[in-house]
Amino acid sequence: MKKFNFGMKKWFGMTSLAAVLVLGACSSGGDASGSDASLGSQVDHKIIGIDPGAGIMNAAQKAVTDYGLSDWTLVEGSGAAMTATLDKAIKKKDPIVVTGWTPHWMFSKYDLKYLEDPKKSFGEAEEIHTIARQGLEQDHPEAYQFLDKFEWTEEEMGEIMIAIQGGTTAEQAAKDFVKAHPERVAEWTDGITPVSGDTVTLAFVAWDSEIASFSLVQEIMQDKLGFTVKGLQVEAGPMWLGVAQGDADASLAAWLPLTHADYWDKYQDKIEDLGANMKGVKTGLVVPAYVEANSIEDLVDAK
Ligand code: PBE
Repeated sequence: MKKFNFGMKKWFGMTSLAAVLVLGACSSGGDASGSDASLGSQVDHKIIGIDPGAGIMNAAQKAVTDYGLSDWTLVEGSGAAMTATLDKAIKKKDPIVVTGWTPHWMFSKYDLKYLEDPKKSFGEAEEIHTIARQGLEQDHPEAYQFLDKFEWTEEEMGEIMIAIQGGTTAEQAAKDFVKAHPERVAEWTDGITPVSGDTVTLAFVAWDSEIASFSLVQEIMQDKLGFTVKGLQVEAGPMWLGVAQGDADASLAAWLPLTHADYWDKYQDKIEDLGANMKGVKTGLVVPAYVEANSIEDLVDAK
């Protein structure tokens, strides 16, 4: 059982609700499991998705159109429900197609592969950006300086995600990271004068990658820079809206240019883009390595 402790009641409620939704949507009815059946019929023409506000859901829906997968359904759920469904399938060596992204611990835990995406439905060269509300620089210059500077790597995020997946609390995983990488923390905080208890609110979505970034930044800002950091755990739309309206001071969870393009188009004039906090990230359709398909094109049933 994973333990998250952000001092927020929402977590368990949200996760179990999402799990119920995905279970409800996953009625059986696969019409074939023989090895001659198409991959589509073996998985009941279902792509296991995540929360409907996630940008990867738009991209996956676009892939359904781009590749002519009209008989396929994109199943809504949550990140946690998706990994639970994936785990079950892998234990039985069943085929499965999920929406996946990197960085994610699932690539270290399981032998997985991205389906090639020659039509680029999932875009290219994606980055995770830090976005801030207008006025943050004036109101909390030290927070702004740090958030503007903070940039890390997939491997570093992986350390925290894997620790959490292994049962460490997010808070403890962040503390362990800070202890293990003093020189990185010094780079990020150098020259920034600590404050005494100013409160900033960071909005994030409960995707495993964003739980990791929120937890680390919260720990550093509190422990090294003297802030009180509140977490506003919401869905993707409210996260962008929250920063645009100033309910949240910033977020480290903006996936650009493609994944959150709709939110960017809507809110770009009301937020400040502080640039990438991680480069070379990726989203796509993911299958266990034992599934024969190599490209999204292979999901089309042979006629
Ligand atoms: N994700 C993880 C998010 C961004 C971070 C790929 C699930 C999304 O699709 O919006």
